[in-house]
Amino acid sequence: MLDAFAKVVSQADARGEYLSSSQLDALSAMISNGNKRMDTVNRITSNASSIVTDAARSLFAEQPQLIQPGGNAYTNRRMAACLRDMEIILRYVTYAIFSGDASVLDDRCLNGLRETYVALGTPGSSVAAGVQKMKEAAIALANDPNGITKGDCSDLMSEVGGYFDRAAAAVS
Ligand code: PEB
Repeated sequence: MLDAFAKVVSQADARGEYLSSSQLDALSAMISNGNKRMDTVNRITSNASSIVTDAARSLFAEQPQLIQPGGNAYTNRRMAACLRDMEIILRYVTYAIFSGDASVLDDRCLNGLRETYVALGTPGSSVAAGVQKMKEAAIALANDPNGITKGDCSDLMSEVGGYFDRAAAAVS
């Protein structure tokens, strides 16, 4: 598991090179924008349960077959597993945002997830649709200028969106 710092160090080490000045510039920009990153994680983390339940409601409204008899989220047990899965994915996305690197998300959540869903008969494309809904909600929350120091968060928001897209692509 890497963070943005460990990643450039391990890449430089593999080549036996010093860190390049562009790598150092990128990392120092990451530090100077660190509060934005932590505020983003804080806003998503503190609203995780509503992000998950709103996304699930909207997914089931669009794909009602999931909650009809025989559907993949029919019965309380499957519904609970579905909400839990969405919460797990959101949690790993917050770890990736915090560390500025997708490896924790890849290695501990997404690796083998598609195969798990295939084996379970759970439609990965529906999970991906749920993840996209969480992405929209998370970005709307994190990018809300009200009640917080104002600044340009566009780069960070596209990074955040990238982690959700990565999760959706891994299962669809
Ligand atoms: C992945 N999900 C399920 C299982 C596993 C995961 C390993 C099988 C074991 C169990 O039921 O608990 N676990 C989960 C995950 C990690 C992990 C992400 C990462 C570290 O360890 N059903 C739907 C929706 C979707 C869904 C499309 C969006 O209709 C999910 C939610 N996941 C779902 C369901 C099950 C499941 C299991 C319904 C239960 C399947 C079943 O038993 O029929």
